[in-house]
Amino acid sequence: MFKVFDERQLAHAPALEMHNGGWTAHNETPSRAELLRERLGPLAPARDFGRGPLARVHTAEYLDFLEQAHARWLAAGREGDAVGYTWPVVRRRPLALDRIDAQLGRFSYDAGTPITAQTWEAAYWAAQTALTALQPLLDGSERAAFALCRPPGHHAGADYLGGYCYLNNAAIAARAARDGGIARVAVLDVDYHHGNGTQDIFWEDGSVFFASIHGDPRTEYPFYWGHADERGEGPGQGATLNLPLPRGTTAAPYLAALDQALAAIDAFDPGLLVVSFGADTWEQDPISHFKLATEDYPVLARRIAALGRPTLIVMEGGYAVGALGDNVAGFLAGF
Ligand code: Q9C
Ligand code: ZN
Repeated sequence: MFKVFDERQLAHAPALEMHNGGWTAHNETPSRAELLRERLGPLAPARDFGRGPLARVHTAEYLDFLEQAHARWLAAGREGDAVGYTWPVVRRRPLALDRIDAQLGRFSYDAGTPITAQTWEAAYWAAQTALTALQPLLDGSERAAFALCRPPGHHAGADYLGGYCYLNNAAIAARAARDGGIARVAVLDVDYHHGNGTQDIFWEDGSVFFASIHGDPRTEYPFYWGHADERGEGPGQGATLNLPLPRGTTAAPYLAALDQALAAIDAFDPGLLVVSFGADTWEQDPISHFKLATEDYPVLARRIAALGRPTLIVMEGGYAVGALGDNVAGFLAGF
C-alpha cells in the first residue's frame, strides 16, 4: 500500500484545550504521528500541489485568516496559542471585523482548536499529504493508499476550524478526485466523532456521498450535527447518511451499521472511496466511548475493502497513543 507522511506536520503542537470547563493538555499531539511513522514506514513525503486544491473546499477569506492568524495574535500583544472566546452565533451578521478575537470567533466553533505559530504549515502539509496519497488511485497504479495526516481534518468546514481540525484533508482529496474526472466519490467517516465539516462541505453536492458512523450527537461532541434525520439538501438530498450509535457500542452493532453504510455506498457506485479513519473508536480511547477492540480493526477494514473500490484512507482521530500503532496497522492490514 502506498503510504504518505510529511514531517512538516509535526511542528503543530497546541498546548491546551478547553474541556468540560477547564484547560487541559491537548490530546492531538505530535507523538501520535511520530509513533505511526516508526510503525508504518517506509512513508513517501508529500508533493506540493499548492493552494489551489485547498481553495476548492475552503473560502479564500478563511485560508487567509488561518495563514495569518497567529502573526496577528502576536501583533496584538498576545503570547502562546491563539484561541477564541466569543462566537457570532446569536443574530450574527457577516461583519468584516479586524480584531483577532472577533476573527477567531468568526472562523471557529470551539475552544479546543488553538492556532499555533506552526499550525498553517502543518495543516497545509496534511492537506498535501492527502492529495499525494490520492495520485496513484487516480492513475490506477494502486487500489488503496494511506495518508498519515495530522492535524486531522473532518471537523473543519469551508470557513471554520474546530475539533482539532483546520483544513479538511479528506474533503480536499474528495474534491480533487471530482476535479480529476471521477464522477462520483463516497466518503465513509468511521472516526468516533461525527465529521461535521465534511458533511457541511458536501451537503448540497449530489456527486459526493457522505456516510458517517459516530457517537450519538445527542450526548457526544460535536452535538449540533450528525443526527439521523440529516440527509443533505437540494442536489445533495439523500447523499448524506448518518448512523449515530450510543456510548458503549461494541463490535457487533458497529459492524451492522457499517454494513448499512457500505450497502448505501455500493448503491451510489462511486469511482473512489475516501475513508476518514479515526482509531478513537477503540475501547480505551481517553476522550471517546465506543468499545471496539484491537482485533476488530482488520475485520472492519476487510468489509470496507470488499466493496472493491479504489480507497484512500485518511487519518483522523485516535488518542490512546500506546495502542494507536496496533489499531492503525491492523486496519491497514485489512486492505
Ligand atoms: N476540548 C477528532 O477526533 N472534544 N477530533 C471536545 C474540546 C473534541 C476530536 C472537548 C474532540 C474532537 C478529529
Ligand atoms: Zn474523533
